[in-house]
Amino acid sequence: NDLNDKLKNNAELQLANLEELRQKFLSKKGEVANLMQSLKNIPNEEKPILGKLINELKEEITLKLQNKKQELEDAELLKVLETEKIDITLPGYEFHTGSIHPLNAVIEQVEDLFIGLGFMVAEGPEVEKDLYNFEMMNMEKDHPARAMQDSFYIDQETLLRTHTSPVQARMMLENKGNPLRIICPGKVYRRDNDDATHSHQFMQIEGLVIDKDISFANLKETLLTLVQNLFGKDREIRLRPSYFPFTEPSVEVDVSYVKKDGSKGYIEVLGAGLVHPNVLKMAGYNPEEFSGFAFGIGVERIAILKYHIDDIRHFYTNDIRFLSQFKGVK
Ligand code: FA5
Repeated sequence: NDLNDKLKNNAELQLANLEELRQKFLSKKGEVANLMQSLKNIPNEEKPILGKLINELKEEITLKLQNKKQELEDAELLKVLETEKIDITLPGYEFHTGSIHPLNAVIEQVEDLFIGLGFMVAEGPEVEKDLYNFEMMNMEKDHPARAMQDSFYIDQETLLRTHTSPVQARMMLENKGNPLRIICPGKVYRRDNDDATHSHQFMQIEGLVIDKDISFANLKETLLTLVQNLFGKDREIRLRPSYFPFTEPSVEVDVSYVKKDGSKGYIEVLGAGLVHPNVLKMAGYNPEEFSGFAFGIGVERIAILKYHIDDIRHFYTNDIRFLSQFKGVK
C-alpha cells in the first residue's frame, strides 16, 4: 500500500525516485530480502506458503516499478516529440550539391576499365626532368621531334612535362626489368596557343604494357576495348601510321562517329605504338626478351566527344552553369 500510494500520488515522480524505491524494496538489504530472512523464524510447515507469497510480492513490486518507469519515459518522449514537431508547410532549404568534373569523369571511367584488366594506376611529377620527359623517351638534346611539343622550361634540365610519357620511364626503372601494366593520368603543359581545341595545360592518360611477346594485335584489341567502353559497342577504331620517337611502329587512332548527314566520320583521339627498343634498353629492359605497347590519350578530346562540348576552354573556366550539367554523370 505504501508503494501504491507513492506511485499514485506522485504523478511527476522522477526516475531517480523510482530507483530509490527499487533500492528500498528490492536491493540485497531491502524489505523483500528482510522478509525472506525472517522466514527462518517461523515454523517449517508455513515456510513454503509464506515463501511463495513473498516471491509473488517481489514480482508484483518489480512489475509495478517497471511499468511506472516505462510510463515516465513515454511521457518524456511525448514531450520531446511535441516540441520537435516538424512543420511540413514551411518552405524547404535548397541544397547545393557538387558534380564531378567531366575530365575526372573520363579519367575515372578509364581507370575503372584498366584496373579491371589488371593494370596499376601510377603518377609522376608535373615538374619533370628533361631526362625523363625527352631523353629517356628517345629524344636526345637536339632531336627535331622536341619541336612537336613546345615546352615551358624551368631551367636547362627541368620543365613542365609536355606529356605523361615520362611516367613510362620512371615506372620502368622502378620495376627493374619486370613485366609492367600501368596507366598514368595527369596534367601536362605545352606552349600552344589557346583556342577551341588547344589548351596550354591539358590532361593525358598514358598506358604502358611490357611483357614477353606483346604484339601490335594486343595494342589494337586494348584500344578497341577502351574506345567501346568509352563511347559504346557500335564504335570502330581506325589506325593511321604516324611517328613518335618512343614507339615503332607508331599510330594515331581515330574513333568512328555518325555525321549529321548520316555518313560515317573519324576523329583522332590518341597516339600509340610498340615501345621503341631504345626506350626499353635505356630503362633496363632487354628488347630481345621483352616487348611492349604504349598509348597516350588526350582526356579533353575524349570528354569533348563524349559530352558534345564545343570549346576546350569550358573545362577550365569553372563556370558553375557548365559544370552543373554534369550532375549525376558517370
Ligand atoms: C603524345 O603526347 C604522346 N606522348 C602520346 C603517345 C604516348 C604516343 C605513348 C605513343 C605512345 P601527342 O602530342 O599527339 O602525343 O598528344 C596526345 C594527345 O594529346 C593528342 O591526341 C590530343 O588529344 C592531346 N593534345 C595534344 N596537344 C593538345 C593541346 N594543346 N590541348 C589539348 N589536347 C592536346
